[in-house]
Amino acid sequence: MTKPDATQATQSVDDGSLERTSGSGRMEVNRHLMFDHLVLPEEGSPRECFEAVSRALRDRLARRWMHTQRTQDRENPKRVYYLSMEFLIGRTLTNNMINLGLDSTLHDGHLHLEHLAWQDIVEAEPDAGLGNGGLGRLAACFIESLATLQIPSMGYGLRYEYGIFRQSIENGFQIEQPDHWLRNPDPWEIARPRETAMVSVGCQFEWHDGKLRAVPGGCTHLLGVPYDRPVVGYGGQTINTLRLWGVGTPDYFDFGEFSSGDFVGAIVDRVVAESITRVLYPDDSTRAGQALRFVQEYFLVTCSLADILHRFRHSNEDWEQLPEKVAIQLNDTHPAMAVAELMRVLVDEANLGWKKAWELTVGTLAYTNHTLLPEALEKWPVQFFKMVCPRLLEITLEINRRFLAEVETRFPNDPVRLSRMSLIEDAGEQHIRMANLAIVGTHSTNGVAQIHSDLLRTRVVSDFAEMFPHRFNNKTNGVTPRRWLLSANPDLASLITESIGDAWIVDLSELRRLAPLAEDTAFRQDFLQTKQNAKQRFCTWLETTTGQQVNPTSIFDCQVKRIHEYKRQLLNILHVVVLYQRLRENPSATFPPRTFFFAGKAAPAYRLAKRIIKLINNVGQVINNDPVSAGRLQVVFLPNYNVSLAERLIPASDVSEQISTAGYEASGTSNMKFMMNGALTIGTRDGATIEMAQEAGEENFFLFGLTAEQVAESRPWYSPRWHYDNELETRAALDLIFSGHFNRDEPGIFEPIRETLLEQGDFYMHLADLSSYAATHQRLGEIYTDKDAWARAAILNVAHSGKFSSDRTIAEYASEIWNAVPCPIAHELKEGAND
Ligand code: 4GP
Repeated sequence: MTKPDATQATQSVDDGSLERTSGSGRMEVNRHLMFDHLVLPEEGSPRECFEAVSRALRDRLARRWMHTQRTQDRENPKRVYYLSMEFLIGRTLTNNMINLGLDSTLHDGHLHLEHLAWQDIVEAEPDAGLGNGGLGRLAACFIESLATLQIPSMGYGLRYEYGIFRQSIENGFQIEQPDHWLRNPDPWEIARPRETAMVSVGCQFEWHDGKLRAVPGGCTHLLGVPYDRPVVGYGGQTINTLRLWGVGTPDYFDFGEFSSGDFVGAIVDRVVAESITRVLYPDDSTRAGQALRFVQEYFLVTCSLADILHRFRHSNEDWEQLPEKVAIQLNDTHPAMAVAELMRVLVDEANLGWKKAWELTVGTLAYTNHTLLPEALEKWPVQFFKMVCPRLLEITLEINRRFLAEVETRFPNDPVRLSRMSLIEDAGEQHIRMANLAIVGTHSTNGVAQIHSDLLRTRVVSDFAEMFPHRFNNKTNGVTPRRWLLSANPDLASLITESIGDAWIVDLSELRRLAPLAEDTAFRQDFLQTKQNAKQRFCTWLETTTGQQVNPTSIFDCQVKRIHEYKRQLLNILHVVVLYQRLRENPSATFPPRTFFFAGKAAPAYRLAKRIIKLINNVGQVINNDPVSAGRLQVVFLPNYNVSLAERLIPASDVSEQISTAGYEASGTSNMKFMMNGALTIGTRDGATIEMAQEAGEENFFLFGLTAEQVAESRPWYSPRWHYDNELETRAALDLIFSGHFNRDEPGIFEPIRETLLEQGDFYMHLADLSSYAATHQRLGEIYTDKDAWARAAILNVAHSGKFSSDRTIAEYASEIWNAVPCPIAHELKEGAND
């Protein structure tokens, strides 16, 4: 795979449209302030200036964006489509500047507006929080890497008007508030009404003259309006597109009702229909309030497939070529209806026979699984299909009939296997098992870290792995080093570039060349200094925005991710209480001061997770103010975790907490960001943490706890009570919590947590791992006091983080699943030229 040259980004580009004379950038910004906002440049508010700067930048990249599209249209290469209900984009401005090589323009002051600090302009951009967590952020990293690797590709998602809720903390409790991120016009999106897609909801079909046709009257039509965002590859050569669908209703919407005089009824229906893309479903494991989510998935799939197939037909005569020209990756099962929808188009509209249509469908689609939690495997009521897309139900039933016949031939007389593998679950209300549909209807099923892929194959869907062994594969996740190192941690990025050159930006394996420098005293000092600077910067930001003070010389110990029992924030806070208890018993005990940072959102309906947030806050309230621990232990819950907060905190972190119950975290991706930024990991042997430790050497890691195998084996006899009865520190910590020490005025509020841990079997085995976690933390604290040893280990972690670039992951998808290659874009345009 050819990689763009890292120096491309900083060279003056040949079409002259990016780096113009220093004055012209300012003029463009001023023009936008004047004509879009009717304000004088020196009067622009941060928000207006953010819009003006972004629009000026978008103007500059527009020509390259169009040129990318035209080149791809002309070359007709194989294209990759990434279908995802979530894209957790974060902010765009800085990232686009860096990827376009214009950050120097920025630093030289070409875009500066004297009356405002650049940072104020950057922070006027809201985070585009169109995702819940890892799966959505991965999608954002992937499309950036696809563009950097110059692979012709598009992301498809939904344009939610409200992203993931905004979290605030009141009296220790999570409060959810709507995140109306599109309240102001978003300068990065371009509506493309000319490419609107039509979606039919509830259509019944009948055979007429040998063809299927919609039964008149029974259907509603919705419009999918595309909103395109540029996805700038590093070096600014390829600018791909993220296309987000917004819903609209046709003008003739419910015209019948309208003409019969029910004006208000017609408008109400229209409003309901137009709510489909209003809000991101705020849950990543259990799906209540499901009908809306189902329609959202259907809407994404039908709009995106119509668009993809239209583009395909524009350049290709023959349907046979579909798998040679199109690869569609399903990001989890959320878009798995694509299997049935593609079959519908090929059978009903293209009039291909079932067999041919099936071969093309399977050859075109591929599926990624992101979770081992059984409750997160989607199942949709058959009734939903009947109401929304009855034809897709017919097709799914036919897929199932043929598939089960195959299973029966392979494994005769095994009705139990048949019922396990069926796409239909029959217990009680009938459901469609979306993971089964996704595996059967695609040519590739991958997990996102080696252990996850192995567990998928051997435990979760082992019947399918037996049936289709060649379909199963692993693609260990990665993250983009442009956002997560180059942009987020400029000091460390500069130190690295000064030491080994800048090739690492597009080939992260280059970081290996830092390994020998772990033995270099001067480098170690510089390295520690960058960390200290980042910590100081974080402290200043925290204090100015929240008034909270933390000690910048304490260990910054961070656990940032969705709040979930399996991720075990509870284990972390139990350990904090263990440390506190030690201090209470022995106030002269010595250990380096620690600040425990927590950040993350709990699904609004997930009561226990919300109670864990409350516990963390209450423990913090007491410990931070108790003279015995103040200044030595501090707990900080940072509200409203989002991409921008991660970009601030991760560079400043010393310790990364990756402490899920082994066998439950599919991969993790924040673990990789911490590693790249020189934090040391304390973690279980779970997800990609295992591979990270393999790369860096276990001696540079703090691994502890049960393995996935031990978790599974001990499940039948595991007794949390045993740990309570036999481990003094465990018992003392739990007794302290449940004595009400942290909730004097709120009696009984932590009872649900006590029940979970001690009465209901502690499913995620917190108590099993607590003592080895505490012992490992002890060791970590000792090593931290030896600055040389710590710096050496941290440098070796950075040096061995190269594998965890999303460029590597995408290169593997491209060669092993998609069979897609780069389509280089030559920018030989001169200003004013059209093509
Ligand atoms: C997450 C997994 O929990 C995480 O381990 C993984 O790193 C990430 O996907 C990306 O693959 N899953 C979700 C989800 O976010 O909604 O299922």
